[in-house]
Amino acid sequence: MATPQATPQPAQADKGKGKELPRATAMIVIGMAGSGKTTFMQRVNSYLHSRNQPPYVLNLDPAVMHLPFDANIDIRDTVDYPEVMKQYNLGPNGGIMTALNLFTTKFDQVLGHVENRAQSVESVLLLPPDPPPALTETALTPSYVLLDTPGQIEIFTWSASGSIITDALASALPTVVVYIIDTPRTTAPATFMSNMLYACSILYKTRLPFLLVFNKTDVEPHGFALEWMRDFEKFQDALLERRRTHGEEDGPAYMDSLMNSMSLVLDEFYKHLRAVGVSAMTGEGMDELFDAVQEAREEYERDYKPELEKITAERERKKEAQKAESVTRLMRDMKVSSSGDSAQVPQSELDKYLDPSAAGQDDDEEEDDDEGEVIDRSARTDYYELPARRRGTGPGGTVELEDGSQWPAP
Ligand SMILES: Nc1nc2c(ncn2[C@@H]2O[C@H](COP(=O)(O)OP(=O)(O)OP(=O)(O)O)[C@@H](O)[C@H]2O)c(=O)[nH]1
Ligand SMILES: [Mg+2]
Repeated sequence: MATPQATPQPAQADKGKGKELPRATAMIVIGMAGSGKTTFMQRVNSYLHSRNQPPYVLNLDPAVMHLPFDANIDIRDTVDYPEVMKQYNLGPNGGIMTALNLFTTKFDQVLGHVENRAQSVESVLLLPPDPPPALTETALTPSYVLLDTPGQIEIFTWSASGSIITDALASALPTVVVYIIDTPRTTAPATFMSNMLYACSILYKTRLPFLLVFNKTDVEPHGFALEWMRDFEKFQDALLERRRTHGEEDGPAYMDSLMNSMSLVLDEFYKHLRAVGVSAMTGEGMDELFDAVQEAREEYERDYKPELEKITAERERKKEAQKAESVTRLMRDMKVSSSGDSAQVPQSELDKYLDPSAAGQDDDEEEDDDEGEVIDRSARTDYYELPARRRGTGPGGTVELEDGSQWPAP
């Protein structure tokens, strides 16, 4: 029998419990505005291309003017951000939030594309009969799905749509949160502390494997940050020194005792973190980054996946119980006794209540028009023939949702 590695299972056969994980790892790139997320995406993208492992790339920032990489799925193809702002009288942040909410309603399509691609990436990586050693190595290494997120970090991390996207992705693929830090702008202990607190809040919110990436190390090496994380006394010394040299510039003196205490609290948090330094500009630190991503993926398999399976099983159990209860209630309402005294309700009638999709829904109702669909650019040869609005560059119309409400045409 062939080894499992040399013959990856088709994803179809993977359905169900204990299924093999897809080989692609999703990296959700999050970070403060201007920390270098998009440049980081560009660097990782070109690094992976150079290793013959092209990633699947998603842009979730509707407001970005210029993308320095080719995205497979771009939110701007689906939602027209300037039009959303205009239609709803929103400011830039409200516009981004609403655009992301609209896009999230289509995220099932995105997942479909991502899963398809994860499968096809696997089949591309199936070894040819006589693989050269370099290709063998490439084929056995997992490939990646990359997500760039909006500049305003809280729009993604604290919105319902951000959670939905993160959870949906994490239940489909091994997922790692990559938190980008602007190293030169975090050399002041107070800024460092706020950044770490933010990272901590995201870690506990998503519970996903987490990776701190100190970016822009070409401008400021990240050694100081690693030292502060390893030894809180070093951080406290730096705090004292900063107070001596900068006075009240970073805040009133009583802040120091708060930060001293916080450094003790965060000590525990740091123990569970992986941290690497990179320069998205020069490409320095990419190998260490991918070693850390691989470790984070193993953590996903070890800790997150079993937990997810438990939650999914529990949800299924509840759903079954609810279904059984509805049937009992339905039988009672229709005066159907289990002893069969009354006339039996035909099974087809009951099926209507159990599974709406089985209730003779007309497939022909599906529209041929692909308005509002998420576009996988790499799978559409006619992408540039679509109307400009569908490519996020023209004015939008409106669409009516099932509840009758009008929304800007995504
Ligand atoms: N020196 C240096 N500059 C960098 C590096 N990474 C990003 N930058 C610069 O930082 C600025 C912001 O980079 P972006 O990639 O746009 O940052 P972002 O986080 O995507 O920004 P928003 O999406 O607007 O939040 C740009 O001027 C980049 O050239 C790096 O590693 N080194
Ligand atoms: Mg960006």
